[in-house]
Amino acid sequence: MAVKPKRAKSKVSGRSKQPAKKAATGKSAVKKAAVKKERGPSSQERQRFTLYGFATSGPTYTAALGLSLMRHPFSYIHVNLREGAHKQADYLVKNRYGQVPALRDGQLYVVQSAAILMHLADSLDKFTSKTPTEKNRIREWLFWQWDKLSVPVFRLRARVRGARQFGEEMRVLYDTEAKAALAVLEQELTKSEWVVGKKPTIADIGIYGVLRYAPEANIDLSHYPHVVAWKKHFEELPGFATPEELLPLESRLI
Ligand SMILES: N[C@@H](CCC(=O)N[C@@H](CS)C(=O)NCC(=O)O)C(=O)O
Repeated sequence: MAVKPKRAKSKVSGRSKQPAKKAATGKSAVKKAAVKKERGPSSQERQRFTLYGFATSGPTYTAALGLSLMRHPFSYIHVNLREGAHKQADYLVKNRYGQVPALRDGQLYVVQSAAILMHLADSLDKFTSKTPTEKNRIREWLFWQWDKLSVPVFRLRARVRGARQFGEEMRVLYDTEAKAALAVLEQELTKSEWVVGKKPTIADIGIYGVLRYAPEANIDLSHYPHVVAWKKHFEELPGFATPEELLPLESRLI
């Protein structure tokens, strides 16, 4: 697994005796936050997230990539799609749609990979923006990604893998749709380094989680030089890892 947090040296501290305001703004709080950032999640926090997924699932990779880039370790539960485990009652209580991924955060289950990214960004305050305008823009790209990019790319990939059968006419249609979406992204990336603003956000993670699979869908990205440069830059982010590195073929508990 890509994220290897150092073992927390001290116990998780209890509720502070300082008045809340002082604790939040005092120098010691700033120092504590810096130390925490350095050490990574505490031992209690390490066990916070469990991801339910399937190794070759793009949306599972997106969720795992979000956790890895946010430097948060997670337990992983393999849901055997081939044996229909995702349609069994014990899984449907986790994901009512009968799909992977699902993310458990304490008592809460979050489903839909874009919603999982939003949950992680909000609760860990990473790969997000402070400004309402940029936050809206991030959401817009995540919805766009599922509407315009994911469907053609994942359908074409499924056809290549033999998981879906459709004829040449549909293949051309999806191919045209994927190219149209890539042209939109290419245009945006001529204006800025990252999809939204000056820093990478969950909009980049969501889009990368699809474009990772472009070669498997026989989509040639070399016609989109800004997308290629953005993808390379994204892969250099600390915590980046491939699907093979992040998603084992079996469950893995931490
Ligand atoms: N929009 C969903 C898509 C999830 C999805 O399509 N998962 C696939 C695996 S890649 C799945 O569970 N397929 C089984 C099914 O739909 O019955 C998300 O982002 O989580």
